[in-house]
Amino acid sequence: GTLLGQFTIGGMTCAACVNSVEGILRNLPGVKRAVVALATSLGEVEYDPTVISKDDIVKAIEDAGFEAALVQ
Ligand code: 9UX
Repeated sequence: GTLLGQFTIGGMTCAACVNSVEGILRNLPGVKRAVVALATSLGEVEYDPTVISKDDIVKAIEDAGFEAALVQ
């Protein structure tokens, strides 16, 4: 099955940032769905925990130059 992870994402200042972060998330193995909101700095990611962990997702966002933290 899949789990839902919520992340705060800092450093996004325009809509292209949102597209960039969504693209990064959607290309990660094990990520089924990713939605990022600029106004709230929140990202929701549906993922397969047998393939990828929440920490891996945080690291991928940070590797792209944004700040990320786990909400739940
Ligand atoms: Mo917009 Mo974001 O010009 O990394 S793409 S600030």
